[in-house]
Amino acid sequence: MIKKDVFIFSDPGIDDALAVALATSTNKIRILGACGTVGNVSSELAASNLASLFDLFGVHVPVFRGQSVLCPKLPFDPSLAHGMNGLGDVILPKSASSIQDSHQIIDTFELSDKISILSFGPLGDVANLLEDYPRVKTRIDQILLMGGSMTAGNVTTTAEFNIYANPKAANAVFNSGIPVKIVPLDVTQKVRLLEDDMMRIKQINSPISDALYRMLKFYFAFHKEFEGFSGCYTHDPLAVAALLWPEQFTFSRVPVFVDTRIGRTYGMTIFDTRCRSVNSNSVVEVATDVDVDRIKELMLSKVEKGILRSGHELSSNLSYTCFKIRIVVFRDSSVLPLRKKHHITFI
Ligand SMILES: [Ca+2]
Repeated sequence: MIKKDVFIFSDPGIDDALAVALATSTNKIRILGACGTVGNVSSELAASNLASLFDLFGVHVPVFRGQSVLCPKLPFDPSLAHGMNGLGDVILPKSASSIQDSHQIIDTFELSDKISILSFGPLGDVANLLEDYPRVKTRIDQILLMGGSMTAGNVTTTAEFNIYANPKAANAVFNSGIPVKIVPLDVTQKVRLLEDDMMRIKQINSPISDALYRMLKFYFAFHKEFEGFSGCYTHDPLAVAALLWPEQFTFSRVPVFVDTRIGRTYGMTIFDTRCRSVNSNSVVEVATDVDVDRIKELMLSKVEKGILRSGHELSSNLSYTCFKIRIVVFRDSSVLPLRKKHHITFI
């Protein structure tokens, strides 16, 4: 079997953890490296989380620390959705692997001439890589990312988090000339993990499944509070799913622009579905639909098998802790449909 070479940019993030679980569960993917990028957490914590997650799933992957910054100050604290440490306050063992600086990423891209970039976070470090090392473009087969929205946003009325966090970087990536595939919010919000799905993970009954279950429980509580359902969206894992099972998705080829002007539509992804921007350099493939039941089953069964395959070897020496009390004070309660300014969650 020919494996796809991938490089991951991620800001874990509970759904990033699910995406890593999926990416490490399949023998169709060879992960050459991963970069912790600022977003849900700092780049330092993102890199540390990635290293711990790869340890958790029993794979060795070189991890790099990104250098990009968030363009605007975020209108809310991401710890609300992902916990103080990005992983639902589940504290995994710190990895013994050393974290490398981002300028060393380029060496990894010399290992293959057909790399797919998987991006689960803001695009600053992807844009920096393309700008600093233009020669790398010939080695990148495609950039597959979760981000943007064809309708409503999730950080503002019009903007999705990963794009809002660095709109200029998103435009740079979309205009890079590299084939780009986008799985937007509209599609990721169609695929929800529900209580029964979470229990499938829990019932594997290993330290790995228990860690994932506790992360999901935190994520479910956030969605219950702010999205009104007991479950969670599967944002980042769907970018991996689109690489593994593209036939389950419907894609449209359209020009896309990101609004970088300060104002109400800052960070909005504008997909020209009329396709009249004929001279645009930023034509992408955007997912417009997915076979919801089929893709969820494919993802869940793959993650289950991945946990079972790696879980037993680690089960005797893996332990982690959870914060018992979590207090979040919102910086700005006007942006999200918040019902409380001061929020205390007991886990
Ligand atoms: Ca993410």
